[in-house]
Amino acid sequence: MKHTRKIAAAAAGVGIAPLLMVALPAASASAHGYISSPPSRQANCAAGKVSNCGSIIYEPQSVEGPKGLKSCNGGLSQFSQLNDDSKAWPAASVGNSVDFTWTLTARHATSTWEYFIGSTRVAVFNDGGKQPGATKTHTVNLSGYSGRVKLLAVWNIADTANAFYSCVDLQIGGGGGGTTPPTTPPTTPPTTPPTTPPTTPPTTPPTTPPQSGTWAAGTNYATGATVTYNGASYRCLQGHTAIAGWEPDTTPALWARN
Ligand SMILES: [Cu+2]
Repeated sequence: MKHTRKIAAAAAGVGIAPLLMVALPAASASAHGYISSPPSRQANCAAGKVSNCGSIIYEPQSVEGPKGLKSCNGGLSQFSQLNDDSKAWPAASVGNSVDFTWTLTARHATSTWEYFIGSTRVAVFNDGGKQPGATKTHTVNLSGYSGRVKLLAVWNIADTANAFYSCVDLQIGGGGGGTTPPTTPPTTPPTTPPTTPPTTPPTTPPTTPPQSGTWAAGTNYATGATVTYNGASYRCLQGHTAIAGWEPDTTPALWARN
């Protein structure tokens, strides 16, 4: 199949495609058109913009299936990645009027070109069986849509039962400025430590007598208690229950070195 496809593609380049299309119906049914601008999913895959796309990277023009489908992969299991909305598909930033350009590696006689968002057909162009050029551009009005949208474009072939499918991810309106970047986490650590010691003394006086000995987390220290920590002696300035992270050498609000 790849071989005949190449023959047909080469033939299209020298202008005898119509003859070959008649002579090689099998070849004509194996490839030949996708939306290149704004880049469709298969165009982004072929350009290496999305990882793990499978074999579509070698033949973005080959998403061909029976007419009437609403899937990005034309029902072809080998191109199932095109249906995966969880992949990081780039979304082209566009206004409400969008020019879609098809790259046609074989110029099949065309019945209609259809554009869908969800189940709504937002545009249709009827070529009445004419043969298109090597590229085809349609201006589609997307008024009423905003934000991220997945559009499905369909090229219905006049003399076969098949169509070509191309999904395009768009970011419509909103001031543009390019593809919406994913939210990135802050790259700098927070400047305040997660645990801050209290800065005001407790309202109830401690009932336990001043402790002494080696500082230890979990101990309830009263104002005036003295402890040793790392070989130094400290005096408690505010009664509190010690926790890890409030060591005397790091909490001057709680402990004064003697
Ligand atoms: Cu074809």
